[in-house]
Amino acid sequence: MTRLTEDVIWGVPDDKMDLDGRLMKATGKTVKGIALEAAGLDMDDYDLSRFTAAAVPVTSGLGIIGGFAKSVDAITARLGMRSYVTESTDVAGFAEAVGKGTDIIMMSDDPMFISYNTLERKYTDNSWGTAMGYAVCLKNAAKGVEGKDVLVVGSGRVGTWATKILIGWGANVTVTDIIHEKAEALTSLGAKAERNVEKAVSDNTLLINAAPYIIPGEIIAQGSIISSPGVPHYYDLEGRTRCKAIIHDPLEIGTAVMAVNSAAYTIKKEMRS
Ligand code: 2YJ
Repeated sequence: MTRLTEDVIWGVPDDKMDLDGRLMKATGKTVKGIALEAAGLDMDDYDLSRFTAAAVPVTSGLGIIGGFAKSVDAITARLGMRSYVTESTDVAGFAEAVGKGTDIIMMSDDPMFISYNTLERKYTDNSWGTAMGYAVCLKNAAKGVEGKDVLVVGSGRVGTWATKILIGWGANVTVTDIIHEKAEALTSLGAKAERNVEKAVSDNTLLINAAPYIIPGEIIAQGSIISSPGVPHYYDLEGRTRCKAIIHDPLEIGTAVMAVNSAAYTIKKEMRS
């Protein structure tokens, strides 16, 4: 999994990229709307203010990323949760959050980022959250994917989840990866594997780019919609001109889906009883 850097997430705390405005234009939904749908909550809005969320800074591995915990805190606050960053880091930070009776605890080391619901003792993982969030974005931007061709670039954790999710929605999924064996492994799920990445991109107009792959604009088909969680993120002028929509943010969509999905464990349980 790609490690984030301070410069990639610098605009997240203050929402410098106006993500809601961009997503509304591309998908007709806000970040919260996408996250509610991703979490399986069939509602336009939901008051999440009864949930407390803590972001715990983690020093292990390559250490703290400046602005990471603050970004996670800002994202859960924008969802309407009562949110804070713990004073302590690591295990002491987790203990601090549990001691304060926090409902949702968000923490990440280098390979893993989770959101833990202390009420239900269940966690949501960022790879799933990112795949589901970007798949829901694509589905809304494309006005449905059932029976349509979709290309998933990259067969890592996010690409694999995206493939499973899209196949579950009835899309005809083609996968491609620089290591062809990884794409080939997803044929067992019902996906088609394409070795030639350029051909795969040119043949499709609905794409999830879950790879650190900068797609040259000249191979992108006119009118494409690209839901693009992969970093580094860059599309040249030709690509931006040809695309109907390119959906990307460095952290917020996946994190919002994790947080809302965590809350949804509690909300769905209450609805059932
Ligand atoms: O707490 C901190 O400041 C650091 N331990 C944060 C580490 C951030 N985690 C990553 O960069 C992981 N690779 C997960 C990123 C998920 C983005 N979709």
